[in-house]
Amino acid sequence: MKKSPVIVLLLLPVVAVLAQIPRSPSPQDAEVYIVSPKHGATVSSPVRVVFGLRGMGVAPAGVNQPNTGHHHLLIDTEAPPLDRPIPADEHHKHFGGGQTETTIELAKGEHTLQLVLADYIHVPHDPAVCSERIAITVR
Ligand SMILES: [Cu+2]
Repeated sequence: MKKSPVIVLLLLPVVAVLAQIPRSPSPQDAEVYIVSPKHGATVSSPVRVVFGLRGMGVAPAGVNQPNTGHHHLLIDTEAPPLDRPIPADEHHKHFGGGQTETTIELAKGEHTLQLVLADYIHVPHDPAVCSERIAITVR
């Protein structure tokens, strides 16, 4: 019986942790940043968030190419452990299709946003490529 590629993709992060697959290296000048909104901005929901990346390329999840990764948007949370796959929940959004922007619904009030790039199996690079954690206010 042929294994579904989806199942293989889902299992890869588990295998990475169990087998201690080495983290993908990142180039020294790699930088991820939030183009928009700006730190301290007051915005309306839905909020368009634009991702910026220098020194590396974007590749979809599952594609193992050197010096590439896909974006993860952390909403109202600290960065997760950087030596294992990034969780997937309402605070950790994966952009495994290679997206470079998104639009999110946020309740009125203060929120924080941060980007972390991670490799084909959702594990941050070594050294990790993380943006500043910005604060915004939704009016
Ligand atoms: Cu991911």
